[in-house]
Amino acid sequence: MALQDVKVPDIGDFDEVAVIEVLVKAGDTVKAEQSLITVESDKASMEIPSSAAGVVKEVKVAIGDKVKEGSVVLVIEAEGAAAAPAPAAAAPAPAAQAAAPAPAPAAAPAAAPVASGPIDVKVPDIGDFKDVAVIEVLVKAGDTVKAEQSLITVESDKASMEIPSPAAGVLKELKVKVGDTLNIGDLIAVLEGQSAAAPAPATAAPAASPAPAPAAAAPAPAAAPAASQAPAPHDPTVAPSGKLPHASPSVRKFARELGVPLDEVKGSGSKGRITQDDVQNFTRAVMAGTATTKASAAAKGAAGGGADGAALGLLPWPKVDFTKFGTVERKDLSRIKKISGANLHRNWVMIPHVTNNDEADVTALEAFRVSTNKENEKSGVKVTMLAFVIKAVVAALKKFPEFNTSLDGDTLVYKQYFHIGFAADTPNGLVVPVLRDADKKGILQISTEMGELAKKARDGKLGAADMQGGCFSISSLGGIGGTHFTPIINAPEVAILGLSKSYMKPVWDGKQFVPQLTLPLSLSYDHRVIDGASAARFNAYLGQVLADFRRVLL
Ligand code: CAO
Repeated sequence: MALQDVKVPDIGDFDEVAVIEVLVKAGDTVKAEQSLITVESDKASMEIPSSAAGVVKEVKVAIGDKVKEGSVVLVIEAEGAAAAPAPAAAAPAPAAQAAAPAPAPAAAPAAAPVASGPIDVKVPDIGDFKDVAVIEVLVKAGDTVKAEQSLITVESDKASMEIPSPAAGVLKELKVKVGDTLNIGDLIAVLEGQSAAAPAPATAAPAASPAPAPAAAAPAPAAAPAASQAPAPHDPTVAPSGKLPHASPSVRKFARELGVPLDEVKGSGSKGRITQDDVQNFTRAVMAGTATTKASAAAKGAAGGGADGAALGLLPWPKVDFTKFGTVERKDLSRIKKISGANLHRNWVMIPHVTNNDEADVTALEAFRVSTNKENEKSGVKVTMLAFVIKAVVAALKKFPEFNTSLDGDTLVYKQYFHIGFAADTPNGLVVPVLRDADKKGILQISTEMGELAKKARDGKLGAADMQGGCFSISSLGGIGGTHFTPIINAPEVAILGLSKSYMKPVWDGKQFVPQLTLPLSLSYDHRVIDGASAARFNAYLGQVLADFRRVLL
């Protein structure tokens, strides 16, 4: 297959920008438009998307590198590359160009200009975009803004960008709200200058038309303040002052989805920039109870508590001096336990779980598995029941697509891909590596990759990317024991399958009892998304597929 260079597309008026985040690594499968790196100039940060879908062969840049238009970001083995026109490798593909932020015609000035009278702030030339939607309004009437401070974020189907203020001053009027669509020249706001209060700019300022600060391609739900007079709904990712925390739009979107107040997150990036890891770490710390948000502290205070759970009106956690009753030893939870515990806790509390228990006749499948393993003895690939179950689950997900969804507010996101997570028991705790595109793989390949992922998990070498993107998870305790259990759903997935140990059960065939190898199936589902009847049908269908694996082909 042909390899393609993915290059930095036309990023407008920026000469050399620093790579501040590398979001993929060699071996990753990426989609077209997926962000690969984040670059940052002194005025804006933006994510560079992939020009093609495929597998990353080599990443050519590292954090701290300086790149410009045409710099090779990585080498990709593109999906369907054979069919791709040859020049695709030489230049950024059209998709990348479209996704790239529009060139900033009026470059941001080096020194902040100060407005001296009312200025109409209009949508500048944002390149090839028409009818872009306002997805964030970052200020409100009455705010004092600095020159270059972002006022709104607009988004086309390919990219989002922030429109900054052309000058310092006080916002008299805001003319746009979330959901509006804008074009070049449309009025965004009226700005009253700060007269002579601020020093005069050292360099010539651009005209009233501001340069759009290119930003990340990030679909973002509407969340920000609306009309100027209306009280702004609280967007926790925007500091109350209207000052935007230093973070890229996609990080702000991520924080908004989690409800993380960005102004309370300490940035670890250059110049205190908040990264996705910072948001994740903050969330984990809050979930683990080692940090608290101002809002939850206030809620606890209001509840008269102060102890964990007080915000929910729960009793404080019992404090016991165990040494009064015998000798004890204290050991800190492992890092994995702390992280998975916080996730499990959130999932258990936030998702209304119901578990449907069923059984599958795997007598024939087990015989096939044993004979397959005999035939493949020399290859070293051992097939376990879990590999078959992954394949059967894909068939069931195809038949019942609502199990392959995630909730996004009041919207259900249906996934067209089949990445299956499986819980792996490691010396340090539970992790869930994700086996990608299980629908496109055979049982032997699934077994091989599962073995590799499980080994990586046990060796503590799983990267974040190995555990992301799952559609549905399986927790198999079949190698250990038990009859049925209640697995906890791995948010934002909506269901998880628990497997217990197969056992021999006598089944009446009309004339006699015959031995049947029976695999217990425990399907926990999010009752907000899935009805009990659907869950029973999914589990029953899964049982039918496992009983007669030819159904996978149907
Ligand atoms: N019934 C009976 N036997 C089973 C079985 C089942 N449902 N599933 C697996 N087995 C058998 C296997 O065939 C294998 O037998 P042999 O050693 O005789 O060949 C043995 O049990 C061990 O299997 P395994 O665990 O090595 O392989 P697997 O593919 O079934 O599972 C993995 C791989 C990584 C999922 C597993 O090792 C693991 O970590 N399981 C624990 C998951 C867990 O902790 N879940 C709980 C999460 S919630 O706290």
